[in-house]
Amino acid sequence: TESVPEDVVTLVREARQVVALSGAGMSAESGVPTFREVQRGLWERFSAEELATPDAFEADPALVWTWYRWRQALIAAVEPNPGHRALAAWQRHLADQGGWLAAVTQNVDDLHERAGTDVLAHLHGSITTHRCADCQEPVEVPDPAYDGFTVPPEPEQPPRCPACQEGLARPDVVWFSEMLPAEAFDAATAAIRASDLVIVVGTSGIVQPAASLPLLGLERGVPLIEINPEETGLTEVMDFAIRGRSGEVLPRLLA
Ligand code: BJW
Repeated sequence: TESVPEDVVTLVREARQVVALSGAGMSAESGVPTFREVQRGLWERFSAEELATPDAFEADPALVWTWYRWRQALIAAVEPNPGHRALAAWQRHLADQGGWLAAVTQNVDDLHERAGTDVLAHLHGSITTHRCADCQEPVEVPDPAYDGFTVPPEPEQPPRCPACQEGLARPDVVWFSEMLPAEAFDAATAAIRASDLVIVVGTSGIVQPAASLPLLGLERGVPLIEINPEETGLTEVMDFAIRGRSGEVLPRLLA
């Protein structure tokens, strides 16, 4: 892991209005696989682009449902990592000083919340709640009865919606080709427009429109910092790219 440049330490210390945009890499050290990593077990043959779409759910609801049930079980079984906790501490610290940290995440897990962060926007929804794929009414679904460490559950059909009795339950997430929840996206853009520092953590920066959010900061000359072990689609617009894991870099950034 690269050391944190002195300029970054200064930026972080002086920032008062911070947006943190997180992606799957933020939760990687908790044991949640990223999308561009090989999926485990039954799932190694499938990519997010093949499973996280309305067409995939229509073609094979049991396959897509079971993938989400397994991920939901896995997320419930893991814990927030030091990166999540450092961000929560930074948010509390800024609030104490009359500033703020807006957590904007592409992640559908609840690890930011479980670390104590108040999340402004879940751009891609949440894996823990469900709705009807037809009438859109919320559907209560019991938690999976297995834990996500054991691979792989037998394919299971999604339950039917009790309200319309027609549609199938689906997770409250945003699939490819679907619109992002407008309130979440608007809140994220407003926060970036009011920010004095944007920090981009653990995202490949290729899935739109989330990947364009940092550009709103760039337009205003807001410093942009990336934390990621790899180069990303956003690296070239960054002022600083710190090559390391979020669970190691974030705690050191704020120490
Ligand atoms: C670490 C680490 C460690 C590892 N520490 N880091 C413009 C151009 C081209 C296409 C489009 C466009 N506009 C829209 C599109 C289509 C599409 C899109 O962007 N496609 C791209 C693939 C090009 N976008 C959409 O369809 C969006 N909707 C939309 O635009 O609606 C309007 C519209 C409709 C119709 C036509 C056109 C426009 C919706 C996107 C929804 C994305 N949904 C998913 C699934 C959510 C549910 C679920 O979880 O299953 O969201 S896909 C998946 O990708 C998930 C993620 O949130 C998202 C982003 O992935 P992320 O977080 O960046 O993860 P990875 O795995 O890619 O990267 C991990 C990173 O972590 C890596 O960089 C590692 O190095 C790093 N890392 N360990 C720090 N320890």
